Parts: sequence; C-alpha cells; structure tokens
Amino acid sequence: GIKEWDYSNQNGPSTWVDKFPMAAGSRQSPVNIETGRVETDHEALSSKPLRWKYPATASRAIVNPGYCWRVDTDGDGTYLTGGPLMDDVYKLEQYHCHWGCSDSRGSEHTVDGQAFAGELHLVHWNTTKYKTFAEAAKAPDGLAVLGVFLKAGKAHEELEKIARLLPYVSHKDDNLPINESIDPSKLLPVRGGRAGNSSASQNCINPCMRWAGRIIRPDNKSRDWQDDNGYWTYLGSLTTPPCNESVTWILFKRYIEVSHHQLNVFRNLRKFPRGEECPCHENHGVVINNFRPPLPLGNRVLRECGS
Ligand code: SG4
Ligand code: ZN
Repeated sequence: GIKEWDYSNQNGPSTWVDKFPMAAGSRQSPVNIETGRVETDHEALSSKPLRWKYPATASRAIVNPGYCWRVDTDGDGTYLTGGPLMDDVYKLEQYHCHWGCSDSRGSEHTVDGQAFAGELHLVHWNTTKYKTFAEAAKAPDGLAVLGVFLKAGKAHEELEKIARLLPYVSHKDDNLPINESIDPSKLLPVRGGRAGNSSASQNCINPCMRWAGRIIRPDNKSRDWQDDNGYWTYLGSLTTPPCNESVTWILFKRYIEVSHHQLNVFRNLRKFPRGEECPCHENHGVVINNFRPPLPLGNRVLRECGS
C-alpha cells in the first residue's frame, strides 16, 4: 500500500502535519539542547534518583519496520522509575535507533546545534497508571524514552550483537527471534551507581542537582557537559507520526561510541520488503537519515539532572 509517512522529500517530516495534526502541537520532539544558557536552581527540587533495571533476557525479537531497526522486549522484570517520573513505574516496550547517511548526522536531538551520528531510544510505558502500551501512548504521562547519542569511534560490544543480526532482517517486515542475551542496560552510557544483582543490571543516577528555566550549563564552566553522568529531561512527543504528546524525554549527556562500520551495517537495511523490486528512486531503498529535525522548545522547561 501507499506509505503514509517516511523521511523522503515527498512524505518527510515537514509534511507530517498534513496527515497527523498532533505533529503541529507545542510539545513536539526532538528539540535542540542549548547547554550555553544557564539557569541556576532556585527551587529546592527533591526528586528521587532515576533508577532502571533490565533483565539480560529482555530482548526478544529484532524487527525491520522499513524505517529503522527495532528490538521488541519482554517488559516483565524491567523498570524505569524516579527522577522526572517520580514514583510511577515504567516498563520497557522496545528500543530502536535513528541514524544518518554519514557520521556527522543522524541524531534527532541536537546539543548546541550539533548532531550526533545516531540516537538510540528505549521506549517505556507507565504501568502504574495505564493498562496497555496503547492506552499509555495517548496520555501526557504515558511514555518515557531514554535517549542515547551515538558517536562514531570504537566499536560497541553490545551493539555488535545487534549489528550481527541485522543482515537477517535486511528487508521491511523481516522479524527474527533473539536467542542470545542482549542487555539493554549495556547500551546506556552510565554504569556505576548501584551494583546490579546477579540476574539483572540495576543502575541509578542521583537526584536533580540543578534546574534550568530553559537551558543549562554545569556550574563549573571549565567542565564539559560530556564529562557529566547526568541527563537532560523535558516533556515532548513521539518523533514519528502520529507524534503523540505523551513522552517524558530523558537524554543522557554522555554518548556511547559505535564504529563507522557498525553504522554502515545500519545503513544497509532496506525500506522495501523481501522479494519486491528496489524502488530505486531515493538512495536505492536503504534506510538512512531516519531522523526528525529539532522543533522549538517554546515555553517548555528543560531540566538538567544528576551529577
Ligand atoms: C520508531 O519508528 C519505532 O520503530 C516506533 O516503534 C516508535 O513508535 C517511533 O520510533 C517513535 O518513538 O522514541 N522515536 S520515538 O519517539 O514507540 C512508538 C513502533 O512503531 C509508538 C512500535
Ligand atoms: Zn526513536
């Protein structure tokens, strides 16, 4: 059938509003994170540490939906809570990735106008308040996405497990069960925190240290934001149609490194199903530049948390 949206010139992000009115809202994602404008914490925020846990067996199947790769997970035993999520407990639904055609673009969020080579998203839903993912996806506090920037550099061990599976899901609608352990917490740039127990990794980031009216910079200006174990958080949306305004975004300041080769494996996925002819109009039908450009932050508050 005719695809309703994609990242092409014809049906790309600037056209999504025509078919998906929510895409024109005032709480859209991604945004550019401006680290240069500081606002100090005037309010004493007492927030709990952000904590997460994922069993190493959580990754169940890898899928090519025709516009990214996605790993569907078994949410049982997973959780994300604390920080901006307060006492609500969110479960991991799936994780997926966005990337570019070259190593200088590909992320959805940008930092001081700079894009990364890619961005990994771990999508969670609020099981304290909602019964299903679909129900949560419609609610303002229904979803929480952990975002991790990917920078071209040395190969990433856990992502290599995914890269090795991608040739088996090279075409749209391909789906492969995962029989090995791919540990979602090993894809995150922050370790440390509390030691995990034997069956699952458990981690945390300490409470919010600073606020930002709009944007933030660490107190110690000689220190680079990339040395910081913390995260940025704001209220936004899904970055693909229908662009529901239901996401609490949590973006790690630290990036992870992936190799140029690993990124090239991502760039080899096809947008069209197995057995169909390559449409060959744009980029020979490979999945590249599957990111939505940043939208205005507007009146929203972007908080900096952790240390
Ligand atoms: C990707 O296209 C995922 O494959 C989608 O997952 C996901 O939609 C979409 O991104 C938006 O998520 O973290 N980038 S994002 O805001 O999670 C949903 C599926 O289509 C609803 C299952
Ligand atoms: Zn995403």
